[in-house]
Amino acid sequence: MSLAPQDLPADELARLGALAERLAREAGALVRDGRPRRVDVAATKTSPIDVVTAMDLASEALLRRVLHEERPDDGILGEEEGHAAGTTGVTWVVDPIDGTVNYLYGIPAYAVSVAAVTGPPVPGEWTVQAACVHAVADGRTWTAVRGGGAFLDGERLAVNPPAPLAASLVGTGFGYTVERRRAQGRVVAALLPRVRDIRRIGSAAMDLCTLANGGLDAYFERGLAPWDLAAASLVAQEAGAVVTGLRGAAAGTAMTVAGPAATVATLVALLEELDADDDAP
Ligand code: LIP
Repeated sequence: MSLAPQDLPADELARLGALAERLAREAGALVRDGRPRRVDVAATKTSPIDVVTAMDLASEALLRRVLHEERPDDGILGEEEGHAAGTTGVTWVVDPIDGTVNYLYGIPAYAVSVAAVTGPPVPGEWTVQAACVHAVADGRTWTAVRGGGAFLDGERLAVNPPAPLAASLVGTGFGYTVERRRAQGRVVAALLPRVRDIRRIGSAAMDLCTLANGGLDAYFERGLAPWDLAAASLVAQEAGAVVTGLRGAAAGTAMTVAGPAATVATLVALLEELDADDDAP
């Protein structure tokens, strides 16, 4: 039986999965063992509170160095150093520390996120083939390969069965600019009376993985970058979640919504009604 273009042979999937896990664990060890008692800000990006630390840069440098050694012709898209195209059709989408502000404050909810995708490295156009999200502080490690299920430390995962929104624990997150945060505050204020409660973990990769292991009933966030979304979206999908955007769009920067199908349908309708994909006040 011939494979569809986005279908990779099982042995290649296994190789990509194994390398994704090795990369995430190696960078995770660097981040964990190299954390100074007081972390300094090395630079800022979209706003004064959108920070980069020396360890974000060191972790990405490690990921790129190992990838150059192991798969020199693959592409890489990383949060800190951007996109370097490859020739093999495989691109590694990496977030050296997802949850950088948590890392800065010593809140133990940050992760190294590594995904191998085929197709353009763009949400909605890519096919995520293999993924690993490694929680640096406690070592929990989520893995998935396409069609092979999702695992947490080797245990197979399934999202919670759908529950009415009023009984659903919903994860979300906020951006780094005042306009974006004002708009997100408006949406959360409207949602709060209609859900069980809201959780703000501070790392989209850990939010989506927590959904996959049943620690949340649903998740949504506006403003995710490809590296926040890539690996954890496959973990959530392989655990049975729908991961989508609004108005028929794929999950991406405008909006990402995830959970069991029935819950997502209700949440998407509500978020569309609230124009949650628009920063207008
Ligand atoms: C973070 C995301 C989180 C979001 C933060 C930030 P970073 O990524 O994972 O969901 O709410 O604003 O974007 O900047 O730590 O890689």
